[in-house]
Amino acid sequence: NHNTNNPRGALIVLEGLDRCGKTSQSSRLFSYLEGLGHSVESCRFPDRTTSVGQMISSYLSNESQLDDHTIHLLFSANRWEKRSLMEAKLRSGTTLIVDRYSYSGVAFSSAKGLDIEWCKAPEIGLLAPDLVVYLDITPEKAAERGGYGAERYEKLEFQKKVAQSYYSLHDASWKIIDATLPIEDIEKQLQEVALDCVKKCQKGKSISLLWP
Ligand code: Z5A
Repeated sequence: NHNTNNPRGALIVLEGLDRCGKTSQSSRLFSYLEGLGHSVESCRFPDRTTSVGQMISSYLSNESQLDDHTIHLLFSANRWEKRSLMEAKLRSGTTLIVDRYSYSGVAFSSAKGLDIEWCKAPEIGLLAPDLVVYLDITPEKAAERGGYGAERYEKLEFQKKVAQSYYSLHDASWKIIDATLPIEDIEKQLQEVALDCVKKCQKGKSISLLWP
C-alpha cells in the first residue's frame, strides 16, 4: 500500500574482488547520500544473520563442506529471502547501497568451473540494480592489502579466476572505478555516479528484473 506517486529509491550495487574496498566505500557513500537528505540504507550479501546466511558463513569459514552447486543456490536463496523487503524499500523511496549481489554469485561459482548460464538461472527475477559499480583492482594488489584472512576464497590463485569471471560478466552499463586510487578519489567518483542514478530513479526510471 505504498504511495505510487512517491519517487522511488535506487538500487546501487558495489562489486569487486576481496579487499577492493567495497565496505569502506559503501559506508562513505551512505554518509554522503544521507547528508544530502536522502532516505538510504546499506546492506551486504551474504547476509549472515539469516539461517541460510549462517550456513553460508560456516561454509566460508571452512567449518562445513558443501557441493559447489549447493552453496551457489544458498547464496542465491539468501538474496531471494531479502527480495520483497528490498522492493518495498525501493518503492517507499529508500535508496539501497548493496555490498555484493548476483554478480558475485555468478563470478565466484563460475570461477570454480560451473557453467555460467546455470549460475545465472537462479538469479532470474531478482531486482536488477540501477547501478553496478565495479571497484577494479588486480588480485595481486588486493592481496597486498592487509593480507587475506582464513576464509575459503581468500587465495590469490582463486581470486585470479574470479577476476576473469567478472570480466566476462560485465557490460557497458557498469561503472568501473580504479580501486587503487586514494580512498577519497574513489569516493568522489562514486558520489557522482550514485547521485546521478538516484536522480534518474526519482524521475521515474522503472524497476527492472535480472537479467535485463
Ligand atoms: N560470495 C559468493 O561466492 N557468492 C555470492 O553470491 C556472494 C558472495 C554474495 C564473502 O564475502 C565471500 O562470499 C566473498 C565472495 C563470496 N569471498 N571472497 N573473496 P564478504 O562480503 O563477507 O567479504 P569480502 O567482500 O570479500 O570482503 P571484505 O574483506 O569486506 O573486503 P572489501 O569490502 O572489498 O574491502 P574493505 O574492507 O573496504 O577494504 C579492504 C582493506 O583495504 C582495508 O584495510 C581498507 O582500509 C583498505 N583499502 C580500502 N580502500 C583502499 C584504497 N583506495 N587504497 C588503499 N587501501 C584501501
